[in-house]
Amino acid sequence: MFSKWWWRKRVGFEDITTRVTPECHFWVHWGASHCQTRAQTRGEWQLLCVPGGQPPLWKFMDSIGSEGLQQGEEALSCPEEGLPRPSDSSELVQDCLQQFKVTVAQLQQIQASLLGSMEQALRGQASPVPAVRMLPTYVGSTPHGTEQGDFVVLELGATGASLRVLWVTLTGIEGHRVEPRSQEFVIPQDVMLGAGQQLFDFAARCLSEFLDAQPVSKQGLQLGFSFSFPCHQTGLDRSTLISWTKGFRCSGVEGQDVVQLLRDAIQRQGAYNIDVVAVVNDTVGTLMGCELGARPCEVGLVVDTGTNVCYMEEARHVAVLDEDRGRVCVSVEWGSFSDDGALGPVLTTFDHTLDHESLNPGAQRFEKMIGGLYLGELVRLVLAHLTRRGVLFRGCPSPALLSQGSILLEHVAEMEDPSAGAARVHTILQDLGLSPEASDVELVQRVCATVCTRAAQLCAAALAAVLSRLQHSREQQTLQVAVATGGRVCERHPRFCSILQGTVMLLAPECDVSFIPSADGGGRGVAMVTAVAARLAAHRRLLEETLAPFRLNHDQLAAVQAQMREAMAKGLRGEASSLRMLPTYVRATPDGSERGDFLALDLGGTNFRVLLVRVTTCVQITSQIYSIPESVAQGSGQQLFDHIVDCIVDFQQKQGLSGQSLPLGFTFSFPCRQLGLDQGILLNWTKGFNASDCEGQDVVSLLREAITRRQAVELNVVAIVNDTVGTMMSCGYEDPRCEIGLIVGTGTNACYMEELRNVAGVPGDSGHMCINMEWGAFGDDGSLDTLSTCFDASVDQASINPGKQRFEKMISGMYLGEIVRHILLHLTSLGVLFRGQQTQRLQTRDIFKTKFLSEIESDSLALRQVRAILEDLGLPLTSDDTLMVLEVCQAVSQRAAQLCGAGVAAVVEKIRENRGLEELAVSVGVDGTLYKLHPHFSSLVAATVRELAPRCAVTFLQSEDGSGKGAALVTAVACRLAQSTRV
Ligand code: 0WK
Ligand code: BGC
Ligand code: BGC
Repeated sequence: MFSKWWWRKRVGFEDITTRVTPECHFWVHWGASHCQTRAQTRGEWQLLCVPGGQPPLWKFMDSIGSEGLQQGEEALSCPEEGLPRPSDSSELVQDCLQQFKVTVAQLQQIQASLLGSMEQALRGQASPVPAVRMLPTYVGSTPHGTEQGDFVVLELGATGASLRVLWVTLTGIEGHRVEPRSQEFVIPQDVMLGAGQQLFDFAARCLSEFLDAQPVSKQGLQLGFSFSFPCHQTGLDRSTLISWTKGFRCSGVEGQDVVQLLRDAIQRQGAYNIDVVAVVNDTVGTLMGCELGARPCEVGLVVDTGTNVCYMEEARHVAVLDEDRGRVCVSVEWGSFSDDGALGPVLTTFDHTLDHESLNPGAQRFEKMIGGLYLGELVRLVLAHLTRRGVLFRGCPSPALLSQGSILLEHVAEMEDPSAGAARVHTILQDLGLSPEASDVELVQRVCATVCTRAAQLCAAALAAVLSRLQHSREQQTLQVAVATGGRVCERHPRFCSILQGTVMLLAPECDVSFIPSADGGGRGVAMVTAVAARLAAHRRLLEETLAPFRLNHDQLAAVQAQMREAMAKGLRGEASSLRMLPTYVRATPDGSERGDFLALDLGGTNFRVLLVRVTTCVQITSQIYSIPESVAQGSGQQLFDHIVDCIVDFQQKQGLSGQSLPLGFTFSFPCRQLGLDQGILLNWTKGFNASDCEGQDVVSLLREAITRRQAVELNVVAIVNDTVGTMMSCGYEDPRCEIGLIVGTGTNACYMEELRNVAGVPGDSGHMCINMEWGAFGDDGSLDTLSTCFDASVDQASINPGKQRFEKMISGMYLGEIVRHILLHLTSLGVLFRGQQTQRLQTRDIFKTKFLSEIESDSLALRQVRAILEDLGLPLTSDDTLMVLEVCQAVSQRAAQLCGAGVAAVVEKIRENRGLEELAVSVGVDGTLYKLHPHFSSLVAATVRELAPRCAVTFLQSEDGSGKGAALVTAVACRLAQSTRV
């Protein structure tokens, strides 16, 4: 606070600034006379000589910065005719004003240096401490004009010593504006410099006073708080003040959550029930108030008492936000930009004086060269300087001219305004106690113009840095953007904006920028953010309500596990159960002694494959994928099996196997009651298959009949296996502990090695039998209805097998996309998504593929890629929409994985208990596109199994070769067993 000694000498005039403390007296020799005074308070004393013989004046600045004058005994007089103008006055003027001249090179250096600091701060680099703060504001989207409602807005700090309360009505109709009602309240100096509680109580009183005058209810008011100071935001309604700027310095606020301080004050006031929904920086309010136009408004610039800018940055570039999706509005806080390298050369002695005498020396140096709170002071210091040099006002300053803060922004704006005319300038100067001559008026205008031109140029250099950052952020060569401007310097200063625009075009020629003045100082913008916050909060509540049934807790999952155990036991006993627990006649997993060449078919998944499997000491596979057109899958059984045989024949020809009758294993991934290894009665189709005349038939016979129909083809169908069994066998070949097969693909199912004694209907009490659980049908008896949602019901209703495969329809790839689509339709109908616009595309069945979930949820995908997937679907979405679609996908796939995990936990616990083991180590062979491709599905399944079956160490083995290999191995085992019984 206490600055160093100042000595300034000039012929016949002396002023002394000194640091004194209460206990010291001091003497000043003044020409013939001397006077003595006693310092009343701690502070800074300055001896001022005043014209006209009054006793000398002492100016003091006490510790809180307020100043006053005290009559000394005797004052120096200023000769009536004033002092002669020094001969070198034009050099003096040139020297003085030259200091404010900033070259293009200097502006470019400031632009580059600020851009460097911005990117350093975005990366979260702590040292060297970045010169600007780059504060995320949690405003993630620019309003889209549908915001509606009545909002209270409280503006504090934007316009210096006043706060404003507004009542803003948003109609939600693009272009239809209701003029906000507002009231301004002057904040007393002692409140701006007093205790924080005093300031917030003052604000709460102003709020009540304003609302008392409005025909509004006292309940359920939503308020947006425009707080124009640097704050760390941790949410749209949580913001901690970093440091005061612009003449404010209340105690007990820095480091506090200003929303809570306001809520507490409103509570203490107790007059209104007001929900403070959002806190925004004034630049954000300005940006958000920007009228929707041809170009996206992505920058908000304020030059009022202070200055600052915000812009929409890609969230993934903001290191502090562990968010790599969407955009976020960042408040740059360029007021604190202070790169000595860049700013040093343009800082004048007047800037240093101003900073030294300011409330926060050393801080906000850039702001002090641009902000309206300081322009007047800079002009005053220059005028005082030139006056002392006798260049102005015949060397006779007035007390006002020597008083800090006596020249205001309004004065500068008027004096610089060519339309104001000399007379007006004359009046202003006279009001400051000066006696200007015409030349003085002209020079004063020049000083104002010089100071403001520099301010506008510096502001432009900084803005050009922000535009360059936007280009980098958008990876665009050129940029088309609109900048919303606000603040009295922009609004009232005659030339500020034109200089700003011209300089920006010079410094950022590749940016095509339009400037849109804010209609009402950002009040509407704050209401917009509040509306967005309120809307987002409402949408979030609706989204949470919609997704809540998908968020299964431990007890619900444990209940599914227990219900599945019960259904397994019933199914094994042959009792009515939604789990058929079908014996597969596979009694052992391979032991590695299998040998030979085998043909294998793999039908029922995404692809139909024909494979040649050569089993020696290892397994070699040659396969070919064939399509099963929907018309064949839903045509006649004969057509389907003839198509299968056609594919086999085509494969044999390509592999040079024609005429060879290799043992064939048939992976048929549908529920079959097996009567033997090569006999399987199809119980019902699933997964979109519906070929006629097959259900209730022995599938192997249907295949053999098709072979017969296609003369000249020899095939020895040895085994029919389910894809779960094929997968278990395939993985069991590598890991003998693999006793469970799991498929999570188009459909879902599991099999496992059960104790034969537990399998009713199959003779024998020792040994094992692989059981195909057909768990896709779990819950078909209604046991899952408590978990089923209206979206599951819609998907089931629209399926070709309503009421069937309920568990599968909550888990597998054929249905997850549809569940998501139905949820998106629902959220769109609530207006939560896509602005409530239902699109034809989204109403199209199966348009939202399950693979989209895997893509959308992949960690490596930035939101724009997610958006691209959704835009390909013709969905008109915002980044909020995209984030919500992502959450919907996450909720649906998470539930699917957890339910699948609960099923696996039931199976491993069954095996553990079967064997009376404390601990069980077992492996699960897994296949299926969803399990393999979804970024989180497998880990969620494993986590659920660990949670529900903690005494089982379960290893999940992803099958590399699919179940075709498993079918060939089952065939090989059957051939080996047949061989061994023949010998
Ligand atoms: C590959 C297996 C096949 C199984 C399929 C399931 O070889 O037997 O039916 O996985 O996954 P999907 O292709 O349905 O995603
Ligand atoms: C504050 C900013 C504010 C700017 C304009 C600066 O002093 O630090 O938060 O946006 O003034 O009001
Ligand atoms: C079938 C099962 C098959 C599963 C996975 C289900 O629809 O009923 O037999 O294992 O899909 O493909």
